[in-house]
Amino acid sequence: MIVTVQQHILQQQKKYPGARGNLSWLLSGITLATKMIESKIRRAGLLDVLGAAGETNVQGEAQQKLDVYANQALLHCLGMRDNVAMMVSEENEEPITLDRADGDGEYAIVFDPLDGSSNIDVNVNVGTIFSIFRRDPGQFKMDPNAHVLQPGLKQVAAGYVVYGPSTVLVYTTGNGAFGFTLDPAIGAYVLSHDNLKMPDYGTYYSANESRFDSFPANYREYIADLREGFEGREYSSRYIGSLVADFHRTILKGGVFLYPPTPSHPGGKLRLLYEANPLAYIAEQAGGMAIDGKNRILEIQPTDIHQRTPLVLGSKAEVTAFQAWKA
Ligand code: AHM
Ligand code: MG
Repeated sequence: MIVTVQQHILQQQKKYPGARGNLSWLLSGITLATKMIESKIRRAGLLDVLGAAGETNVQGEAQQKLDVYANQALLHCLGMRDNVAMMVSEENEEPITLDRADGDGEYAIVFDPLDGSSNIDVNVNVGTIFSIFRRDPGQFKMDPNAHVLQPGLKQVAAGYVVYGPSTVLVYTTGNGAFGFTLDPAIGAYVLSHDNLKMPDYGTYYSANESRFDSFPANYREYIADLREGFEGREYSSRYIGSLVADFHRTILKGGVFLYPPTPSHPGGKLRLLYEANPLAYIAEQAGGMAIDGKNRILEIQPTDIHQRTPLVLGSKAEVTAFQAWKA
């Protein structure tokens, strides 16, 4: 018998006494939005949705039409959920706060609506990433940013959808990581990867090697060692340039993904709140690791909703070896 993501999260919630199924209501907003996004992506070449929208976002990057559509789909579907009081999107400079009645608006949600969107015009995988925090209703009037400026360890759930040859959703609520494949015949995400476990080591490393010469020395030496073979293993490189797709390979096959500080992005390129944190949470739940080069990603206290971080993420063997490097 099939298990849909909705059924699955309801079962997970039953493990927590007092849970009212609110998270499953919120998650249904996310799954609906991602189905809307996937149906646009699936037909992208046939609709007028490819190319740039003519605006730049808060990161100074050109917005693609599909970035705009994906953002609107999430804002709309989540805005309809009365238990969501705040949304932070890569595409919006400021958080969006929603006026909720007392007792509602339990959650704040952070997302990257369409990750890797520079790949969309060439029919390469893209994704959506999300991270959910509990908002303290007693603190309704406090600085809204404070609800999401919490270390990743405080996430109550996190997940991503990778739009590839099939559309796969992976999520965690801190009780393991689970993957669901969208069955187009019934329009539901169906459990396909029960209790995901990242291999303890792999044979792939993943970094944008065009910038190799400008990587800090410890990254260069580490990658050079992997190229020569490491702990008796021969490594290959794989780099898609869509974080979700590179992560999805890493969780299934093991190995390591690295986005070091570079001269153009001295603090790293990837965003802590809606890229590194949710993927770090899932990686750890699957037995992997995620660090900013030195420290655990999930322990970083954020100070800005759009802040960036270097990221080294993957199997235990590779990330531990990096951490212990001659740095
Ligand atoms: P985006 O959110 O604007 O799509 O940018 C993030 C993407 C990640 O998906 C990917 O890992 C990275 O940028 C690739 O960057 P680069 O082209 O510098 O290698
Ligand atoms: Mg992104």
